[in-house]
Amino acid sequence: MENYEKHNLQYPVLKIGQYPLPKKLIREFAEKCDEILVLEDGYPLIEEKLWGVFELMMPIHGRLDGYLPRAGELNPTIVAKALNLPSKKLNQVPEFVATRPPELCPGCAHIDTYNALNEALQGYPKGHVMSDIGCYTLGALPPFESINSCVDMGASITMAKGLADAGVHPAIAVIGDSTFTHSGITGLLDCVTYHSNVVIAILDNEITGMTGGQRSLALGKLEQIVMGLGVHPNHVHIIDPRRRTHKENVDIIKNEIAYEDVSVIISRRECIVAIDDIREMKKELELQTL
Ligand SMILES: Cc1ncc(C[n+]2csc(CCOP(=O)(O)OP(=O)(O)O)c2C)c(N)n1
Ligand code: SF4
Repeated sequence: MENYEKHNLQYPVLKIGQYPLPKKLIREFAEKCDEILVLEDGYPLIEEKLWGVFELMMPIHGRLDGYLPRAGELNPTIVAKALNLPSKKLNQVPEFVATRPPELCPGCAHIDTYNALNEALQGYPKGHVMSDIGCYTLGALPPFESINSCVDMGASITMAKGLADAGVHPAIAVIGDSTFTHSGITGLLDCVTYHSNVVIAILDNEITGMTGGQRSLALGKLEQIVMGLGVHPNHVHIIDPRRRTHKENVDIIKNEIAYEDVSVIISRRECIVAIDDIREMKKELELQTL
């Protein structure tokens, strides 16, 4: 649409946002067409089905026949090429805008947690910190370079357990509060069951920061969940990630690295960009409790 004046397209368009595919709608649409261009982000699933399952008797273009690149996101320039249109310079970043890698917001609690973790790990080689996905994954980048892996939601704890099983010490996982409730709980139960020598840092900013501030299901009950899974209360710590608490936080992490079973360190400070929302949610929770 962006490639045409006033989004005025002369071809019929069918936008599919569902699975299973709407078979009747696709067949009716195909009757109006001589050929079809499939613009699909990610894997060319619909395109494959149009070839194979629907057996449409017309040329189908897209990622599979080279009209579009096989991988990567689509943008108006790539689509213009597929439509044989001159490519317009659309959505270009103005030259005065300096590009830079993404970074944690200034004042983010994750900064203080990573500073403490880095200091506690001084003297160990790289490769001990398994991460999950959230704002805290930015700890992979300079100046922190605190984390050494990131696979998918929930992988941090199970990968740390794998390290511990393989005899690697220390074996550390960092995971956000909301990721923990999404898919970290099962991994922690596994660690508790097998007395794995791991340190799990739950970076609890009391919200789902990266995806826009949805409520974290752990809000108000994270430590109860952790202890309920069987982590020994003496090895569940709640730390306050700030510059002034840096030294005591480093000591706690070091002590737990030395402990040969499961430790959980909950590093808790509100996401500063969502502080009002978090306080509102906490108020609501208190009301519900009353
Ligand atoms: C399976 C899956 N579902 C959803 C997402 C989208 N997602 C990315 S980060 C994230 C949650 C991050 O929240 P939290 O763990 O609290 O960390 P924060 O961003 O607040 O530091 C979600 C849901 C994803 N990456 N994978
Ligand atoms: S949104 Fe919140 S958690 Fe994410 S980087 Fe900014 S302050 Fe940190």
